[in-house]
Amino acid sequence: MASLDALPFTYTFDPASTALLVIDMQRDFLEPGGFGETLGNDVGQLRRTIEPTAALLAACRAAGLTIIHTREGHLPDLSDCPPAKLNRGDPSLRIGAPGPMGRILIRGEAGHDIIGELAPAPGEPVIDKPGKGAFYATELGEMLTAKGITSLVVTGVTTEVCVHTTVREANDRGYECLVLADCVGSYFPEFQAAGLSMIAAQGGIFGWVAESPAFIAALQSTLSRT
Ligand code: C5J
Repeated sequence: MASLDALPFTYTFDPASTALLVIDMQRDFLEPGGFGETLGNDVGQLRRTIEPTAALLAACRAAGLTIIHTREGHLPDLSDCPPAKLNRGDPSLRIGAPGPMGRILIRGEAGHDIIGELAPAPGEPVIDKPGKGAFYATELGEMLTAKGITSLVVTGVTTEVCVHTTVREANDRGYECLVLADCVGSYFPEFQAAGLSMIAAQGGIFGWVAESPAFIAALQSTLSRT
C-alpha cells in the first residue's frame, strides 16, 4: 500500500488495484486552432496540464500501473448523439459540423485524436465515449472489474465537465477517486477552483485532490520497497 497527503485527508492506494484515467486530452480541446479555441476559449488554461501529465504517464508506465485513456466523440452519422447534446450553440460550430481539424467531435477526425505529447502507448486502452462521463455507454466498468481495479487516479479535461462527470459516476460505482489538480484543466479558472473544491468538500464527497508530484513520490516509494 502507498499513501500521500491529499485533501481532505490522506489518500491510500494499492498500485495493483489502481488505474490512471486520462480523460479527453484531444487535439480539438487542447491545440491552438482547434474547436475549443475556435469557440473563444484560452487553450493555455488546458495546455498547462500537458507537462505534468506526461511526467505522470512516464512514472505510471515505469511502475506498471493500469493506464486507460478516453476520447469524447460520436459516430459519423451522429446516431449516438442525442438532440439535447447536438442542438447547442452556433449551428456552424456544432458537433458534426466542419471544424478546423475535421468534423467536430467525430471519431476518426484529426481533432478527435489524443495530442501527440500524451499519445497512448501500445496496449493502453482508449475508451471512445459519447457522453461526458467515461462510464456512460462504454466498456469502462467491465474493463475495470476484469482488471480488479478499485481506485482511480483521474486526470484530463475539462475539470468541471468530463472529469467531474466521470468522478461522480465512479464515486457512485464505489471507486476511490484521486483527482490530480495540476493534471486537470478548465478553460475557466473559476471553474477549475470550484470544481476541485467540490470534489474534496464535505469530507471528500466525491474523492480526494492532490498534486501529481506527491502521487508519483508515493508510487515510487512502493517500488523501492519491493
Ligand atoms: C470535456 C467538454 N471533455 N467540455 N468536454 O470536458 O465538452
